[in-house]
Amino acid sequence: MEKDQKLIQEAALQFVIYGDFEKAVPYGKGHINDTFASQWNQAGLTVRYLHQRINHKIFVRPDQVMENIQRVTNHIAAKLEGLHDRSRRTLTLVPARNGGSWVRDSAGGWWRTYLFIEGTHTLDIASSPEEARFLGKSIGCFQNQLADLPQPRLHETIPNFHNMETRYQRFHQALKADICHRAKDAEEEIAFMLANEERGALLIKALKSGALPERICHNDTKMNNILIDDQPSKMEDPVFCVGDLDTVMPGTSLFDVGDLIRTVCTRAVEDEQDLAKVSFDPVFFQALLEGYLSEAKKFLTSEEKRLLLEGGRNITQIMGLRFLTDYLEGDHYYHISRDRHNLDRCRNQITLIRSIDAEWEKAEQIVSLLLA
Ligand code: ADP
Ligand code: GN1
Ligand code: MG
Repeated sequence: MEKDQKLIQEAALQFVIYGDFEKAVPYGKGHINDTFASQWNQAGLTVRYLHQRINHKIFVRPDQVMENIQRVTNHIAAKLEGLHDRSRRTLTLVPARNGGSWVRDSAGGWWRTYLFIEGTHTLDIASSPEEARFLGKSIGCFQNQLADLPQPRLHETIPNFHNMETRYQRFHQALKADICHRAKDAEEEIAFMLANEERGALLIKALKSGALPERICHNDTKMNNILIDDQPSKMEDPVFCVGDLDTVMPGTSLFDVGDLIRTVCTRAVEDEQDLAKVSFDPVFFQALLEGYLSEAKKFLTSEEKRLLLEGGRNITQIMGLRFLTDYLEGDHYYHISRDRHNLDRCRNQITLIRSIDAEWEKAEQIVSLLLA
C-alpha cells in the first residue's frame, strides 16, 4: 500500500489538477481495475478525484480503451448540454499534462483520472421495483445517447468479450488441462455448462448472422456500475451516471439488458453463498423492463424484443461459465477474496438460471404484455 501511495501520487500529479494533493484511498468494489479516491486542497476547498490504474493484463490496449471512453463521454456530454448537473450524469476525464487522457507511472502502470462524482451511490441489490425501474431506464437512456455516435466503429477493447462460442472453447481447454485439479470439485457445474452449450450460443449466432443488429453496447451493466444520485430524482429526469466504460464497444443491446436482468432481478449478490436467497423475481423483472422499454421500445427490432428474457439467461450463463473457467485455471482473472470464490459465483449464477427457467412462462407473459 505504501508503494501504491507513491505510485498514485506520481500518477495523480501528471493530470491537470490544481491545488495540493493530500491523500488517496482505495475505492469501490470493482473486480478488474484498481480504483482510488484522492483528496486535494484547492485554495481552501477540499475536492476529490477518482484515479484508476487500468488492468493492462486484461485490457492489453489501454490506449484504445481510453480513445473509446473519450469519444463516448464527449458524445454524451454534448447531448446533455444545458441540463443541470451535467458533470454528474456522465464520466468526465481529467486531461493529463501531456495533452492525452492517460499517463504511465514508473512501475509501468497505466492511469486515468475522472472527476469524482459526489453525492451518488451504487446498489449491489435492488430493494424495490422502483429501483429496478430506474436502473432499466438508465440503461435505455444510455443506449439512446450512444445510438448516433459517429463512425468509426469503437475499438473492441476485449475481442470476443461476450462471444459464448470462444468462451466455451476456453472452458473446454481449461477443463481438459485441469491444471489445478479442481474439476473434481465442480462436477455438477461442469455438467450444467456442457448441457447448456448449444442454447448459450443462440445470441452470438444471431448477432453474427445479422438477425440481431450490432449496436454500441456497454457490456458491463451490472447494477453497481451505475452511479445513482443520492437525491431521489423524477422518472422523467432521472439523474444517474453509467460508469465503468472500459468495455463500451460493439455488441447487441441484449447483452446490456441481460446483465441488468442478471443483477437486478434477484435479491442476492453474485457471490452469495446462501443459494436459497438466489431467485429470479418476476415483479422486479417487470419493473426493470418497464423502465428499460420506456426508452428502448422505439428502437428495438422485433428480434431484440423477442429475445429480451433470453438475453438475461444468456448473460447469466456467460458469467457462470467465466467464473467456472477462472476457477479451473487458478483464479487469474477476477479479484477473489476467499478460496473457491469463483466456484461460489458460478454456483450462484447457475441457481439463478434455474430460477429464471422455472419462471420462464410467467416472465414471457410479462414481456408480451409490455410490448402489446
Ligand atoms: P472496475 O472496472 O474495477 O469495476 P469501476 O470503473 O466500476 O471499476 O469503478 C469502481 C467503483 O468506483 C464503481 O463501482 C463506483 O462505485 C466508483 N466510481 C467509478 N467512477 C466514479 C466516479 N467518477 N465518481 C465516483 N465514483 C466512481
Ligand atoms: C467484471 O469490472 P467489473 O467488476 O465491473 C467484469 C464483468 C463481469 C463482472 C462480474 C472487464 O466487472 O464482465 O460481469 O466483473 N469485467 C470485465 O461481477 O471482465
Ligand atoms: Mg465496475
